[in-house]
Amino acid sequence: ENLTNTAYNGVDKSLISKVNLAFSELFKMPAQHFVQSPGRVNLIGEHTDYNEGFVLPCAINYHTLVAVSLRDDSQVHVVALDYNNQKDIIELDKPLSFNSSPEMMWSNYIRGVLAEIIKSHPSIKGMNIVVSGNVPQGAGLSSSASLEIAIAQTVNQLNALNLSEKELAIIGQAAENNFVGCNCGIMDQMVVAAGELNHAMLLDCRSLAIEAIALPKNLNILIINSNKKRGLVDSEYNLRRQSCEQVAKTLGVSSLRDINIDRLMHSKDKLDTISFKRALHVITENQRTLDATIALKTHDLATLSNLMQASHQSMKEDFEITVPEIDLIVSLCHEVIQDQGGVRMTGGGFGGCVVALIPQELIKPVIETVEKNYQKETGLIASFYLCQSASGAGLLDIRV
Ligand code: GAF
Repeated sequence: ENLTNTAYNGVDKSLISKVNLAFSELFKMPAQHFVQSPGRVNLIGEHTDYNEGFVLPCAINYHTLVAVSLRDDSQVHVVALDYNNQKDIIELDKPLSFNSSPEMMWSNYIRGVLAEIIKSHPSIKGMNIVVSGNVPQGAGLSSSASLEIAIAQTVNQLNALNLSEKELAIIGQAAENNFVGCNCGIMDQMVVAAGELNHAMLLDCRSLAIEAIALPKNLNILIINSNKKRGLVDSEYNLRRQSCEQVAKTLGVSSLRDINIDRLMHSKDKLDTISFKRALHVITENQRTLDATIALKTHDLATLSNLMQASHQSMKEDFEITVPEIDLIVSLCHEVIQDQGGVRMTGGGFGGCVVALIPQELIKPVIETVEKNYQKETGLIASFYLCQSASGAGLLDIRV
């Protein structure tokens, strides 16, 4: 082994060693390639992606890592180290079916991606794969999109398919929509596939145009996991999506992207209270996302702070996707941060994580304040991840 002490593309060195070693032991041969795929945190723009709006996420230096070598048949043998080394064998020359074993749900993210790629590339090669990762699972940091894009990029690289990052993202999203059954938007897969080191990604979810937004050097990304078990996520998520689509339909447009705030206000009497509030969140959140992008570009932390506060408030009051534990963390953080940075819930909601964008000197006081009060008030212990923005999924240039 000649791994140096510096992490590869921000991938944790011990994760690489673990996956490398497991591959040699399990398949009795060295891995030919390694593919990394990050998790993501959304800075602002929540539940706007499936309304063809704007989002501002960044990829983070927590990863899914795949070790792989080609086989000379058309089978995929995949071992999940994080699920007790469970193994799935997938036959690429047969129709791919859903794996309904409750312990093997992880495999459907892989099957779904393979099934999508096969639609346009029917003769992809068989592979031996070991997969593991350190993206916290079920925390709203896109461990699923990370796995989907890890597999899509692995197939892409090993078969020289030349798929673009956008195509990889669309494959990942289709896998989730068609195979796993979550009606998610495109944000997570896009930023996992195409994120840029030290940048956030302003994504127009209608055109899929991307602008890389440099993150001010003095701003740190602190993610706080509430460790509140997320419940009803998929059903509530799909319900929110339905409400938004219904409002668009009622107002005669293809998506909420086509409604501005004046038009919404004028149409108020056509909508029931809940639908109005859902649309109000999405329309104001789009504007906040564009404004936050400018605030980041101009290093205007006071404006960023206000926008992230307003985003959280809108998720709490109008979109109704926060829980008391998350609201508590946000207000504890805000007391310390004030206008020196921003804090809000991140991700789909109903538990999960809070993101804070803060200068170095506030990291310690923020963590201390949450540690001091959160457990006392909720009985739960929060986890903290100090992250860097990372680049999107790709081959790792490692020789082991
Ligand atoms: C989840 C979904 F997968 C995304 O597409 C997005 O809608 C997000 O929730 C909410 O902004 O992460």
